[in-house]
Amino acid sequence: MNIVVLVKYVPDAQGDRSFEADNTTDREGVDGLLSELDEYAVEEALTLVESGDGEVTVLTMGPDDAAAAVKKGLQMGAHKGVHVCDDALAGSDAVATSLVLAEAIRKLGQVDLVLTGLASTDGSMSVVPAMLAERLGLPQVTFASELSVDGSTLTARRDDESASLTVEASLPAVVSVTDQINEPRYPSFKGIMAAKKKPVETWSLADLGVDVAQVGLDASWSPVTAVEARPPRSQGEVVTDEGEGGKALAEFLASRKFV
Ligand SMILES: Cc1cc2nc3c(=O)[nH]c(=O)nc-3n(C[C@H](O)[C@H](O)[C@@H](O)COP(=O)(O)OP(=O)(O)OC[C@H]3O[C@@H](n4cnc5c(N)ncnc54)[C@H](O)[C@@H]3O)c2cc1C
Repeated sequence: MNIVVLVKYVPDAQGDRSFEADNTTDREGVDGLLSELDEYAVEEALTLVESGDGEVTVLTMGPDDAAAAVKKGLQMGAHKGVHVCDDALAGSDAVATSLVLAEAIRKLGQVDLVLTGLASTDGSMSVVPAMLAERLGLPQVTFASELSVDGSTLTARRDDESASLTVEASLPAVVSVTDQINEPRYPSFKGIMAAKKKPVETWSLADLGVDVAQVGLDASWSPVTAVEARPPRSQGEVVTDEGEGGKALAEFLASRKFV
């Protein structure tokens, strides 16, 4: 089974994130890394291939530095990587991103399963998997928290607060997975060394036959028009118990309509 895992390179949420004058993310000012939620998709792909046969390809679209996301996937155990990198891509929204990723998947040829994270930890739109499925004409299963494949049938569990659904889809399919699905492995020393020899291809928009007029900030259907930092959280109210603590607490909760 050939599995493609989409891995996004995002600014590290631990650092101070900032934006450029055109409201795009300042990617120079903060270190980046593989979006943590995508590690679950890489892990699931590796597990599926290890229990059968096939190959895992990690695919990213992003600036030069995004090669680090591919590298991490290879260190975890993926077999090969593809990095779509082109200056014209800067500022692309989810619609443009899904177009480029769909063309890259088509170029890869025989793909049985496309796995993605639940959402990227920067834009966190959670729409790229659905857009991809539409563009590729494939079944989509989102928010999978358990996955198995038998022949050409995929079975997934989707959990919400009141029920768990088990759904089936025929392969090839596009599936996004949650952080409940597995425990991603850490790259071993052997994995880190082996990753250095694994093949990585870098594709431009011309390689994919995508017109530059369809991507980038100017072509984006949903540009960010304003960004402002949230005010820091104010300190909570401290209720000191001097005999009337319970009453004060109840009054506080009632004033906020919690009880
Ligand atoms: C304030 C703000 C500013 C932004 N500025 C920029 C910017 O300057 N430049 C920019 O590119 N984007 C920027 N974005 C994010 C932009 O909207 C997303 O990159 C969009 O392209 C895809 O949305 P997403 O990553 O949130 O997708 P989601 O739908 O949340 O992603 C779901 C999954 O799809 C896959 N995926 C998504 N994108 C990629 C990718 N590029 N490569 C590989 N896999 C992927 C991953 O597996 C991910 O887990 C910004 C977002 C916000 C809110």
